[in-house]
Amino acid sequence: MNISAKDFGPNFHWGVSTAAYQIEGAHDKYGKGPSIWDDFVQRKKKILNQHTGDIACDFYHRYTNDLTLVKRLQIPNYRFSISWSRILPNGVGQVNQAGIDYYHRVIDFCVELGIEPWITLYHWDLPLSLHEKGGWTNRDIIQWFSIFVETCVKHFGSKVKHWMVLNEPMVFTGAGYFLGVHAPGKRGLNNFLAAAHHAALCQSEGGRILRSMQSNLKIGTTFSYSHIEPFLETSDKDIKAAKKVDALLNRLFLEPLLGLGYPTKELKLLSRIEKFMRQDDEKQLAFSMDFIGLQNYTREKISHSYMIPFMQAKIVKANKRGVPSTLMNWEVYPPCIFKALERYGSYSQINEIIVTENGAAFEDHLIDNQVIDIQRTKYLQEHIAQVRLAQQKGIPVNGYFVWTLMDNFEWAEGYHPRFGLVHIDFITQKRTIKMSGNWYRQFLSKLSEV
Ligand code: IFM
Repeated sequence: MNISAKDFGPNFHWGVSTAAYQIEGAHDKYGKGPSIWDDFVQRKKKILNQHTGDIACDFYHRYTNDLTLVKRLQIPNYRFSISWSRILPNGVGQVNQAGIDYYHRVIDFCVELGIEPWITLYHWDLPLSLHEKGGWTNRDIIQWFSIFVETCVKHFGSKVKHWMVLNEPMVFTGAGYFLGVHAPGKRGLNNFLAAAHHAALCQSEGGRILRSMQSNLKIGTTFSYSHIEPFLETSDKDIKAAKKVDALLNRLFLEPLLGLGYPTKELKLLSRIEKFMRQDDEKQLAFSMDFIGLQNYTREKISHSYMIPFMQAKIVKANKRGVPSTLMNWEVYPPCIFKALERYGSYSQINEIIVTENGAAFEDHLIDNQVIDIQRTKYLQEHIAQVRLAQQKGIPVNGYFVWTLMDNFEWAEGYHPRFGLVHIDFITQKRTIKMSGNWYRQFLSKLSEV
């Protein structure tokens, strides 16, 4: 690869992303209340191999070691999420001082090391007590979420500049409230549409709260984005199916935020969201973020299918197409990130895009204290090259964060898919920097060369 980190310019943000439940562990310690994930992992057959995030990478106790690794890898920005129930054990009400102190320690240590902390407010771990009141399907979530946001800004706003309101709302509402494969395991269109609408309202409201409490913050929110194509380019039915899936996966949360409303034209069933809407909601859904976080891993090919309720469309997975793929059965197709950036760049309302996640899970082998993860290294190199191409074409992309620092709890897939730049032995908690981590370090080291 003959581009260097320097080519992206001095203001480009290079980083690495993590999320609280996936790494912290200490799930029931130091005053933390239970979250929907603490509950969900206890249910039978929900998580591969019955894994849980109870201990995960034990980051809670090992954060100095792990942030020192971030420093060793020369990564200038560290993105992490705040566990809502560590700060507010019941979601609202009594603040847990131990939780506040813990995040202060994490932030302070980043700053001490010269690493810039970036906060995601909500990365899927809703306090269980709020779920018991309906969680994201209850409109009161707007009040509960506002309290959480205010609490975080009050405590950490003077130390952290970059904030993201939600992580991938389509994934936590789709998998958690429609398919039931993620916490809290609810199913059905009504649950999904209610959760989606309330999440979309919280997304903009969170932005407004951040801005009103502190005018100097850089405020964003993140979206999953998969480049969508019809399985058969010449089939009208596949073309139509692809447009519907694109509206659902890529536009549902982004476009109302940009003031464009829900994409009901391409996906009629979304008009059923109206029953959850109140006067003024359309206006309330919009907020002008400073940046949009784009999280891209793959492209999807879509075919028409009578069998799939509501959508009449299905994803033709990578293994069925015989294309190179990751352990998640996601196609490896580097131009997808260029196409994603191109699409975001086409919205005049978006001024700055940060790739807040990109990465891959492959079979790793720890041999003689080394993980030679050639495929992941190549994946990162090729995707970064596409980001550069987008930047050269004038698309306002201004950052790239690898998912993720270290192998961690990959939700319903447990610890099986490993995405990290650093290998974790989950029995001994030993950390080993992989070849991809060393490559990223070398790539970033050019930034400090004069
Ligand atoms: O691990 C997840 C993360 O929590 C959200 N974005 C996608 C990653 C890989 O599946």
